[in-house]
Amino acid sequence: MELSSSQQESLNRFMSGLQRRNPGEHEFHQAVLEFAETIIPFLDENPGYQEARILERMTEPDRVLTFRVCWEDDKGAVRVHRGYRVQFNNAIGPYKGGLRFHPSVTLSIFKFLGFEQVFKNSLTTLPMGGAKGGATFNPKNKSEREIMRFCQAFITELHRHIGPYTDIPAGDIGVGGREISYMFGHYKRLTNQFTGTLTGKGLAFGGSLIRTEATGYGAAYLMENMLTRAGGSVWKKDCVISGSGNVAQYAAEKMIQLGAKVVTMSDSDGFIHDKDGIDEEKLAWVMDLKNNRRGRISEYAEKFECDYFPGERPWKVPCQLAFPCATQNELDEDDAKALIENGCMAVAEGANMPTTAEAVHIFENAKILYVPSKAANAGGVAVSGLEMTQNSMRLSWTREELDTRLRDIMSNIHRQCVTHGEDGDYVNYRKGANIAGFMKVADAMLAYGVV
Ligand code: NDP
Ligand code: 2IT
Repeated sequence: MELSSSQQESLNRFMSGLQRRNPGEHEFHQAVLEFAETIIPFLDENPGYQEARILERMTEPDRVLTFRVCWEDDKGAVRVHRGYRVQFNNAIGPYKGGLRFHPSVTLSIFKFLGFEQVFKNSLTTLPMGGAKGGATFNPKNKSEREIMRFCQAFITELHRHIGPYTDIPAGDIGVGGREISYMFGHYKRLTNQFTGTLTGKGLAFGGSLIRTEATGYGAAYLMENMLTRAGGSVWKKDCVISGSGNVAQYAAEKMIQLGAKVVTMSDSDGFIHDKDGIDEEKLAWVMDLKNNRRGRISEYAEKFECDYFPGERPWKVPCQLAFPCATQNELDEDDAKALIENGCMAVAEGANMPTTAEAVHIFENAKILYVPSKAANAGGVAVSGLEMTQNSMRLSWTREELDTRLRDIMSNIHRQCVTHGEDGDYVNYRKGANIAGFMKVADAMLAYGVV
């Protein structure tokens, strides 16, 4: 991103203020910097936003909640965790965003995720504000009853801050259909109301078809849109995917259906490289391993006799298409260089902010197709929005109807990125996504006056 010296000066001033007010919150600083780099030049052309100090207001969350969550494990020992909900911005709709249960979470991580969610939700065109939350709880190696007790303890506190017109949580790392069901059941009991206050619910109690698949499918659709615009296609392209959770599984499924070859998947212990490609049958085995047996990806290498690389990430494996689908900052400068040297032509982020700031600049300088998470993984929250619509109508749409809507939403996001990020033949999808996401929220904030 080329900035004039006065723009660079404004950016430095803005960032040093933000860092002073939010000390040590590195992920939050990173997310705001990658946004502000593209928005500060845009503000120069649109002084109305600047006079109203929209960027300063947007980078201060509406509200940050932290709370204690206490529960008893199966041995009767008392466990204490910290719960969070960052309600970042509700200018264009009620707060909406996932819950993450992972021992590594911090306030900085929830602030970066909540900030990103505001613009992602804006891009979907649906009326949703942005939020994120979760807890320091580690669901690994816990019994079903322990997971249930934790979810109930978490909702006992969070329930007073959420509601169908206030804040609608969903899943994220460590929170899938099982956890959402426990939380929804307890929320219903506490409030004595059957509302659509959580999304990602089971199909028998207000859930939507395609929600489970939506984030991964959406990332694959966005990849397809990018390649089509560039005159290519995903057909027969080698894909490197990281992660083996919800997003990775369905990104892999859709890429296989579209005729690409998926050669890697990973978890926090390492990655597998299957040179023959992971086909539908092998992927079904991975889904059973991860969703039912809760095993490790290394077992794939034993089962299907391929290479396993403990402690490593898959970015040195040659490919044309890359989908980071595990977690933040999982793809660094050296990984970006290796991808480009090995012929990678496009990267779509299934995870939130998986690429470090330095690696983003390497992709952009090399002018490969790179679409950031707020555009590429918006399919999940988009179908959450459609789950809310169906709950409000007390109706359920068919799989075909929802898949068509998801495809349309992803094409629309692609179009918005092109409109605002086109620079000659090249499209800077980061710039396009940031400006398009920003404008809708900013215009609503301007209309409200000083609030
Ligand atoms: P899951 O919990 O289903 O899967 C997470 C995957 O990432 C697992 O393979 C996990 O490995 C790996 N992983 C998690 N943390 C780390 C870590 N610190 N280091 C290395 N690997 C890690 O989560 P999701 O698939 O739902 O989420 C993945 C990403 O996608 C996240 O960034 C999330 O924010 C984002 N996302 C999710 C959406 C959704 O609808 N679920 C929507 C939009 C974005 P292991 O099992 O070993 O921990
Ligand atoms: O990061 C995300 O967009 C999600 N985890 C999904 C949020 C949602 O409300 O469906």
